[in-house]
Amino acid sequence: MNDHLIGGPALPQERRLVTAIPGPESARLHARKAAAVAAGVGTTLPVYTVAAGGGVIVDADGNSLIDLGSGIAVTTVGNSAPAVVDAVTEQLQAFTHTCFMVTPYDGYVRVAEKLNELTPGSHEKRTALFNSGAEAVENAVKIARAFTKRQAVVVFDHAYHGRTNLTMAMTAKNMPYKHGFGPFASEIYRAPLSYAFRDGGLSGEAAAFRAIDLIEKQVGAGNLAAVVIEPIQGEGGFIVPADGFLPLLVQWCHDNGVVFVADEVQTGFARTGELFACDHEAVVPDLIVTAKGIAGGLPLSAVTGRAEIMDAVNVGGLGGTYGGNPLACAAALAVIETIATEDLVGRARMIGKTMVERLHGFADPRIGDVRGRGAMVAVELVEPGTTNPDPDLTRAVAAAAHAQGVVVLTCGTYGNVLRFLPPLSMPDHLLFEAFDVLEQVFREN
Ligand code: PLZ
Repeated sequence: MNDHLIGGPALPQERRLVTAIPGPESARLHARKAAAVAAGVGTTLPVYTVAAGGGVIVDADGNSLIDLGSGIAVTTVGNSAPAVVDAVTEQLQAFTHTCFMVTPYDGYVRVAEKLNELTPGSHEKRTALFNSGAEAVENAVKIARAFTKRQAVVVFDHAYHGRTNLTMAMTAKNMPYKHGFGPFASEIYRAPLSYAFRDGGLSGEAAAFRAIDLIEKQVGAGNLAAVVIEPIQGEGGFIVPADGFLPLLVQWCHDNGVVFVADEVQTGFARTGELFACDHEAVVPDLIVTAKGIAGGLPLSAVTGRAEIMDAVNVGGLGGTYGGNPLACAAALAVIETIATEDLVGRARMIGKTMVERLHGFADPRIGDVRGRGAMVAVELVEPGTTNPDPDLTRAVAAAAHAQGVVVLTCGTYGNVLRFLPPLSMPDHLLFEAFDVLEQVFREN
């Protein structure tokens, strides 16, 4: 693939194992980590990165690993993508920070203009910028509450929205995200999702009515500020709701004066083969939360939405010292430009098609479901012929892939989902090689 996405030191696009994984230098660094870093901060694969770009991560021992994780769906345009490096370098030399709330700058306004233009819906919009996905989700809730003057928030089974106090309450899974960290924020209610593999193939409409019924009976539309949902769930297991689920929920929110918030932190910016996952079903959220892929690895997040909702907050009610940092804004503008000029939406579809074909080709009866959209694909591993989760196999396959120099991530409420999120700068030959490795790993485990 194309050099425009493989920048920096122009890393050889190859899988290269020169030591065991992790190698001795990584092991040494990991021992220092254990002595210096809080134990609660875990690592999936303790190889210590020294460079990354295109489709590879190079570690401290000189191994070159194929990256199917993109730092959890962040480096969509690639690591150190040339356009991002150039834009950030130029900004770095001009100024690094003033605080947008003190003396503002154009980069922030330009990112807001771009998000207002590109996010779903042609209505008048406003944007506010933050640092992390969780911070943006929290602000979306603040904004919805200020606009509706209501308090309740509905989230879904298997949801992941972050690790702050409010977003922990919104996140479904206890271990490792919530265990021992209560009390949690109040006025958060959980509704059932549409999860075809585990709900007997319930139609999207039927699943939406089931959720709406619960909301009406247990919360009451008149108390409800917002429904917050990931259009494809990320950490929860790459769960794609059945067709019709999201459009019906949006319609119900619209009819009841409830703010519909799409958490596109993981799905946004070309990842799913559309610019946003909502675009697959022409869903127009009132507010959309973005982060991760927005800025090529620099910390940036955003809430974008209907002008009348966004502007309901009093002046000074939104902000933060670093929100919309100039370097992150420069990176975001370069990312947005790169997605367009390199047709990364099309590239995500191609990569996704390849991954799905390869996974079906494994013909492994323990792969209960292959799902996802675009370059956001996962397999759910089960005992053959059942839906009983097999987290042990999932762990074993991930560990064996890591040992062979392929970075894969797991997810899912039951810990039985392997997910694939390659950077869209991944060259074809490496993508094929990664799936050759995975095929062999499935055969041997
Ligand atoms: N919403 C949909 O996927 C972050 C978290 C990994 P932050 N997902 C990866 C971990 O173990 O912490 C995420 C997400 C969705 C919100 C978030 C939160 O984004 O930038 O991590 O705060």
